Amino acid sequence: MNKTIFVLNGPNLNLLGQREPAIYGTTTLADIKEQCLAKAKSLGFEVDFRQTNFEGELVESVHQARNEACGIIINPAGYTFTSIALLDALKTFDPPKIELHISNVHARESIYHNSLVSRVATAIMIGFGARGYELAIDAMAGMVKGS
Ligand code: CA2
Repeated sequence: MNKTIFVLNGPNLNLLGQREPAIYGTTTLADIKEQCLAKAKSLGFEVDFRQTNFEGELVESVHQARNEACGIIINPAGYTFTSIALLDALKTFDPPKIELHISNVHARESIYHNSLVSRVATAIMIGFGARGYELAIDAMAGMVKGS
């Protein structure tokens, strides 16, 4: 069985820990990557962790996941609310897909309320801060193993 989980991050998340700590916390994306790798390893999985500021690159990672991943955890950031291209790409990926947001988007301004990605997500992890990534790895491992 393929045991690689793709963890995909969208625009501006490379700045995590450097700006707006009241909303996004002080953990950096490099810290989150390490936490994901360690959590996955403890469960017998591997993680391919990526961040991009470009919509097409996110779409291409989803295409690559079709051949290489047993599941996708995706924080599409701003593209969550705008990208039909990303929505269409995710529709082509059959295994589990977890949409993740660090902040509770529903407690924020209305522009953050209508996720396109939620229409095709298997499950959603919202508002757990940076810890949400580890929780999502745990949940993904369970979904892939069928437990
Ligand atoms: O809470 C999340 O994880 C979000 O996906 C983050 C996105 C926002 O558009 C979503 O509504 C919720 C924004 C990411 C911006 O990243 C920053 C990181 C550090 C400092 C400032 C912005």
